[in-house]
Amino acid sequence: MVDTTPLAKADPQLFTLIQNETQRQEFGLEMIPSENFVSEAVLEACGSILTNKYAEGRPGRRYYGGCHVVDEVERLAEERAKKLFGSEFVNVQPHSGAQANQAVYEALLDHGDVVLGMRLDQGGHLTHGSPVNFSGKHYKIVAYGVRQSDQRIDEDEVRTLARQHRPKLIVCGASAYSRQIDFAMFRRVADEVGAVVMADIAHYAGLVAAGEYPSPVPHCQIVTTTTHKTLRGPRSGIIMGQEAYAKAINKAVFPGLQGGPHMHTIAAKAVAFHEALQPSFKQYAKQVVLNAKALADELARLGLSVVSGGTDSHVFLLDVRKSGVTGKEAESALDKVGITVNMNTIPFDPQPPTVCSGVRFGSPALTTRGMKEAEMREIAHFVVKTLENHKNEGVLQQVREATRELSRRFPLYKHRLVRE
Ligand code: DSN
Repeated sequence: MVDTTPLAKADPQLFTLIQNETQRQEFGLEMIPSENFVSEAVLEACGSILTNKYAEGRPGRRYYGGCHVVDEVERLAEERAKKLFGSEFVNVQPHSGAQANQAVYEALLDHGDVVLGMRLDQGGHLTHGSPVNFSGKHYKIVAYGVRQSDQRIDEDEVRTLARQHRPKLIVCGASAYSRQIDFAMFRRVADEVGAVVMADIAHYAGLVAAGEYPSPVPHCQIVTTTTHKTLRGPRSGIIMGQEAYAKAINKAVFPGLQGGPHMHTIAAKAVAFHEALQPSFKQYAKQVVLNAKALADELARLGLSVVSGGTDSHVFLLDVRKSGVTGKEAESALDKVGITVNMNTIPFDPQPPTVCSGVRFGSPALTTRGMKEAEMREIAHFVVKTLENHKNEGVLQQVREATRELSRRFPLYKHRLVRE
C-alpha cells in the first residue's frame, strides 16, 4: 500500500493509527478466541458506499425511498444465512450480538420475568444475566454453572433450577466454554417447565455452519450469534429461529431497539455467509478445532492445566496458577511477546474478575493465517517460556523475536502496510 490513499492524504494521523494496528495484527499472534481476520472481500463490502443509505424497516417495507438496491442486499444476506444454518427465519439487522440478545428478551419477556442463563464467571456472557448488564438489571436471573469435578455443564443443576424457578426463557451458549453444549438437553428441560430456549452461538457459529460443532437450530426456538468470531464476518449480529417468533423479533429489532440498519455491514455479512457456504470454509473450521486441540494438548503435556482437560471447539481456558502468575500477569507477559490473549476467570476462581486465574486461548485467527498443529505446538512452547520467565525482560525479548518470525511465515495484510 502507498501513503497516497485518500485517507492518508485527508487524515494522515488516522491513517498512521490504522497502519500501526495493521502492523500489530501482521506481526503478532492473535489468540483471542472471539477475534478473526476477515477477507479482503468482506473488508471491501464493509467499506462500501452502502454506508450512505438509510433503510429503516424491512426489505420491501421501508420508511425511506431509494431502497430497491439495499432491499436486494438484505434479502441476499437473509437467504444465505438461512441456507447456512437451516433456520426458518432470520433477521440480519442487529448491530451486534448484545443487541441481538436484547431484541430477543424484548420480544419474549416483560421486565421482571425469570431467565435461566449461564454464569459469566463460569463461561457465560454479560447478556446472559450479569448483574452489571441490562439482562441482569431488567430480568430476574437464575444462573447455572459448571460442575466443580469436571468443569462441564451439569444437566441436573439446569433441570433443578428450571423446576424450582420456572423461567420463561432459558439461555444456552457461552463465551468461555470449550466443550460441546447439549442443545437437545436444554430443550427437554425447557419443555418440562414451559420455557423457550435461546441458544447464543456467537462463539461457535462458524463451526456450527461447517458441521464441526452441534447445531442448536433443530432444538432451540431462537438462535442468536455474532458474525465476527469463528464465522469470520464483519463485527455484527443476527437472530435466527422458528417462524412463529419472527414477527415479535423483527418488531423488537426495529422500531424497538434500532433505527436504520447498517447496510454496509449487512452486505459484508452476506459476503461472509457466501464464503462460509464454500467447501474451503468447512476445511477451515475443521482445522480450527484441530489447532485448538493441538495447542491445549501440548500445553497440558508441558505441565500446564487446561480447564476441563481439553477442548471440543476453538477455545479453551488455561489455569495459570501453576506458573505462579495471575491471569492479569499472564495476559501482560504474553502481550509483551506478541501473543494476544485475554485474562479470564476460571470456574470457582478465587481471584476477582479484574485479576483472574486464567487466560482464554482461541485458534480461529491463526488458522485463518494458515497455521496448523505444528505451529500450535511451537506456540505452546512460547507460552510456557513466557510464563516461566515473566519477569525476565531478556527472555521475553527472545520470545518476541520468535513470534515475529513465526508471523512472518504466514503473511496476512502485508500488502496493506506502507512499511514493515
Ligand atoms: N466479548 C466477546 C468475547 O470475547 O467472547 C463475547 O461477546
